[in-house]
Amino acid sequence: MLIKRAPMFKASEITDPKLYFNRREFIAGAAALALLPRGAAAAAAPAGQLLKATRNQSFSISDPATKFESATTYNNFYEFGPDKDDPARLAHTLKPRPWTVQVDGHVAKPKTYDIDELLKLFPLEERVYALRCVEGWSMVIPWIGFPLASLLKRVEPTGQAKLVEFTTLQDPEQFPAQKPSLLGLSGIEWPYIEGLRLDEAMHPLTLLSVGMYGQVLPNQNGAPIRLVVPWKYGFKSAKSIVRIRLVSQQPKTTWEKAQSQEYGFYSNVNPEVDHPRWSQASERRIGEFMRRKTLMFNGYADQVAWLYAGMDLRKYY
Ligand SMILES: Nc1nc2c(c(=O)[nH]1)N[C@H]1C(S)=C(S)[C@@H](COP(=O)(O)O)O[C@H]1N2
Ligand SMILES: [Mo]
Repeated sequence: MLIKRAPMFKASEITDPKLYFNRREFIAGAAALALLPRGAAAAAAPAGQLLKATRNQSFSISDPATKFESATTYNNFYEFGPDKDDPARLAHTLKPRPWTVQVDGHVAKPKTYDIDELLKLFPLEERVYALRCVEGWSMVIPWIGFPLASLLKRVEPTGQAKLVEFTTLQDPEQFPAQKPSLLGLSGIEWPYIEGLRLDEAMHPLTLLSVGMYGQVLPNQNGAPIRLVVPWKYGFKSAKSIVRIRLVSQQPKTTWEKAQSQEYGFYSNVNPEVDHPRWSQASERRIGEFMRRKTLMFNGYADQVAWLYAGMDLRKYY
């Protein structure tokens, strides 16, 4: 078990990078990334292309949105490095066009979609969702996108399709932390893989997002297309997706591979089940001073609890 290699952690480090094994190499890799040049401020600037969408009020929470500035400069996107400011600093190397998304596996109509083709297929909606990171912070973001279910229905899952696997782009030219020379960051196996059960994937709350705050997704938030699963910890919401595969076996996800005793396949937001190294009972809403109580399923219990009826959520964390 990897945990044996874990150094003792100071409280101040608890909300820091999930990766604490290989810590020495990890820091070396992070130092190498820090030397990379800052991009044209473009990556972090609110200069994005506008994207029209109608707000879907019935799928939106009324909490005030996190400041755009915070939502685009305090991110986890390990392909750019382990620190929260690495994505905004380095994301200019990601090229969101041309881009294709391969949808395959157990489907009657597998297809590789060009991103612009995909954007024309479904009406875009704006939905205000909270996303809570497993590290204990949360943000409220007006996402723009369409339900994943719309795309899945189009490719017609067969009876063998039980789960969905999501794969992020693998390209060290675009994602500096994937460079083999940055071995220190290899605590993560690339590409980044996530997964959902088919019923979770088909749930109307599950969104494929292509924009936020009225504009196309900034690179650091997962351009050109990323998942948003608001009742699960943030890492389930895979960014910069190139493949969506319908499978019959539970995919081995990135964080399970890295630390299976800490990050399970389900990873539903659950204030009653603590992370082995910290409590999940409360969170810091970015921009707020006081911590707030974390809600079961991140506040979406009425909509999603039925998916887990009869399941022991301590076992299926
Ligand atoms: N490909 C990829 N997707 C990812 C991550 C990542 O490192 N790589 N980080 C995840 C984590 S831990 C969180 S909290 C959310 C953050 O999304 P945001 O930056 O848009 O807030 O993205 C998730 N998606
Ligand atoms: Mo996260």
